Amino acid sequence: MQLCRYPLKYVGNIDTSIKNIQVIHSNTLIYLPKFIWHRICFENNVFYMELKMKSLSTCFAATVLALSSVAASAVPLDFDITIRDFRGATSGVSHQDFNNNAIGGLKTGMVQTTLDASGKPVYNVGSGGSVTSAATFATWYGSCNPATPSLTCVEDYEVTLTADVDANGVLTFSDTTFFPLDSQTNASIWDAGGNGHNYFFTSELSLKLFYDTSKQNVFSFTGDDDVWVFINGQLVMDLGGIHAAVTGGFDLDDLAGSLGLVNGDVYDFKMFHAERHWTQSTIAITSTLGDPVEVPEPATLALMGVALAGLGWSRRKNKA
Ligand SMILES: [Ca+2]
Ligand SMILES: [Ca+2]
Repeated sequence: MQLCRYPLKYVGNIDTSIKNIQVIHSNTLIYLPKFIWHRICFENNVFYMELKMKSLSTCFAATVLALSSVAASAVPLDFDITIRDFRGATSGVSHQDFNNNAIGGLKTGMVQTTLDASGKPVYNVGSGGSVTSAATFATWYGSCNPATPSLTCVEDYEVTLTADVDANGVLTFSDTTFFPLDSQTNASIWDAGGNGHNYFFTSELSLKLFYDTSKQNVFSFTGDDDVWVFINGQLVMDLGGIHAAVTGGFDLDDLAGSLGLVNGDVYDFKMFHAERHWTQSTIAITSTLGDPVEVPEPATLALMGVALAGLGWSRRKNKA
């Protein structure tokens, strides 16, 4: 992960939701939606816009896009996801729930409708879905140990994925060959089975999002295998089981009442996924859910307040 800094001449008009900001670049006032900047910081009397990007080249492209046009087409948005690598049945040291050849298709009801106290899904005993037990399921999103490949994941990785966000705030991420471990491990020796990729892994994505009822709040997913989404710990999308790519989704506005969400809330979005069988691994997401929220440290907020006050003072002085 790289942090790219871009110096700003002016920062002002942070709106009440701390989502959008105005800056001046090349003597032009530009409105920057939150999804393109990570944070604004102030050092040595200069404001900087920070973008959190996978690579400096991505960062540079995003910065140019952000500062060159308000009506920019898609801009990249990076997000971090935890991938846990499991060994499949053919490895000889397999975890029972991965590549066990019990392809049952889409299976709803495999997980309980609420997350447990540690924020993980819980298996519904007896619900099927090619899961051995509640205990084996609990390891899907648990701690890894390379010494126990039949009982746990062998390694976990923080992987950065890059989605696109268009000028209307619609986020898309699509990968019909979703094998994020290939670049982390050697695909030829891990679970490839002649298919050329490191199969058998789980993904866990955790975000804090801003609920804005003035915008659409629709989430759609197409992929395989198991996928569950929880909002504030409540199950809102259920695509369990070993299956070919299927589509699910929800309109958060329809669920807000039952979830206790109101405009302006920051909510927990958690997505749990598992890749459990050859030969497909597909993820396609289209989302208009709210912008990711980074809650600033109190010290940062205080510094920003001082900086903005200083800026106001110097501008008044110039007028005098
Ligand atoms: Ca694997
Ligand atoms: Ca699969």
